[in-house]
Amino acid sequence: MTVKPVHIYGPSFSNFVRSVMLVCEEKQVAYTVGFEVNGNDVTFKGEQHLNWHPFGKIPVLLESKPQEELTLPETASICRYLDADKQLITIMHGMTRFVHLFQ
Ligand SMILES: N[C@@H](CCC(=O)N[C@@H](CS)C(=O)NCC(=O)O)C(=O)O
Repeated sequence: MTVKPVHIYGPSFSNFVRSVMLVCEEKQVAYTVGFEVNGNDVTFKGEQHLNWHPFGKIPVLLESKPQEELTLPETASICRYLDADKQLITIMHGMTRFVHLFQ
């Protein structure tokens, strides 16, 4: 289960970034967004960014898990990853439900 806020690396004016933000909103995943990661500015297309995404694209999802630091590039992959987390809750028609109850 995602307990700590995930970080969406990229600017909130990007439509790609906003797609990930929308999934977070829908799934009630706490998130932060921007080029600042853990208090440090990560340069767009700098070494760190290119380690996360070889083509230097945004967004990149960053998540601190108990055993690992997850970095996930590509909007569709990020959205599918967030959507597939069955322990997250989703809101449909104004009601809060557990996803696994309806699958
Ligand atoms: N295939 C990528 C495309 C993302 C993308 O093109 N992002 C743009 C910003 S909205 C970007 O990183 N542009 C910088 C560049 O292409 O160098 C995805 O779906 O995440």
